[in-house]
Amino acid sequence: MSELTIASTHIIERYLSMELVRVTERAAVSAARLRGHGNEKAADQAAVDAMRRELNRLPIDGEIVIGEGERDEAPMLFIGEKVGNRHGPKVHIAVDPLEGTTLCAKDMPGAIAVMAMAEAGKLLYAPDVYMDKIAIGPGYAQGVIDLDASPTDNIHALARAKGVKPNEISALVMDRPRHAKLIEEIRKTGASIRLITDGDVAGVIFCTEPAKTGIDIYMGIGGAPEGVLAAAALRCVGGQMQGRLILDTEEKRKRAHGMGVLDPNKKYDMSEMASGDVIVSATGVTDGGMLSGVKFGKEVIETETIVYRSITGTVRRIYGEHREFGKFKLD
Ligand code: VTB
Repeated sequence: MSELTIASTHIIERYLSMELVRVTERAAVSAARLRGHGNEKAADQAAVDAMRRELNRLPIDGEIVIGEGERDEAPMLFIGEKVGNRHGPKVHIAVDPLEGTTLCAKDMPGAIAVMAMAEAGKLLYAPDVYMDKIAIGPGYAQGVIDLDASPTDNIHALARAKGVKPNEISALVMDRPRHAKLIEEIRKTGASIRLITDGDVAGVIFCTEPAKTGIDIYMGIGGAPEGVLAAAALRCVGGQMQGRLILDTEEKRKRAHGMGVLDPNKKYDMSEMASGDVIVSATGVTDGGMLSGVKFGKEVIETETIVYRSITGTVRRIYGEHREFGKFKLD
C-alpha cells in the first residue's frame, strides 16, 4: 500500500467514526422501542434491521465477519454478508446489534448496541463458541495478568501492580454455574466479585474506567464474538486482554478450522483479536454503568454513545438528541 493510500484511508476512517455512531444510535433506538416487553427476539430483530439499513448507507465496501450467525441461521447481518454502498474502503465489521437481548426484554441494566469496524483482515474470525477471557484496563505493565496463571496469582499480581490489597480488587464475572470454581477461588483471595447476568462486552469495557465502574478485572467464559468486540474497544484505550476459544468438540474444531483457526488451543492476545485501524461504537439501550439508555421524550429521543478509535486512542461520549422533522422519521 502506498503512503498516499494509507493517508487517504485514515481520512476516510476518521469521519467514519461519526457514521458508526449513527449506526449504533439507530439500532439502540429501534431496540429500545421494545425494551421491557419480554420479547427478546423482536427486540433483537428490530436492532438488526436498523443496523443493517444504516450500514448499507455507508460509503464502505464492508463485510460482516462477526454477526448474527452463519447464513442459514441468520437472515440478516450473517457472517460473510456484504454491507455498505461498495464505494469506499474495504472494511471488516463485527456487530452485536443488541448485546444483552434478555437485559433489553426485561429492561435490566447494560443492554447496548455495539459494532466494530477494522481494515479488512484485522478482526479475528471468531466462530460462535465460548471464549475464556481475562482483561484489565490501561496503566499496567505488560504481562501483569495471564490467562494461564491461576485466578489467585492474577488477583495478587494485579493488586501489587495497583498498589492495593487483594481485598481492594473487584472482579467482574458472568453469573453462570460454569464459574462456580472460579468464583470460589477469587473470593478466597479476598477480592470482591460483581456478577452480571449478561452483557460481557460492556463487562470487559468496565475495566477501562475502574474509578468510575469500580471494576479492575474481567475473568471467565463468555461468547467469543463478544470477546472480539471487547478486545477491539480495549485496544483503543490500551488495556490488556487475552482469550482462548473453547473448542471442546470435533464439530467446533472443524468449524473454527474452516474459519482459519489452525491451532484450537491458541491463546489470543488483544491485538491478535483486533489489529490495525479499528473504530468501535456502542450506544446504550437500557441504562447501565457505562452508558445511559435511550430516553423517549415528547419531541426528542435521547441517546448516549461511546466511540473509540485505535489509531489515535480517542474516546468520545456523544449525547444525541434526535428529532423527527418533516419526512425524517426515527423508526
Ligand atoms: C455473553 C454475553 C451475552 O451470552 O457473552 C454470553 O455477553 C455468553 O453465553 O450477552 P451464555 O449466556 O451461554 O453464558 C450473552 O449472555 C447473551 O448473548
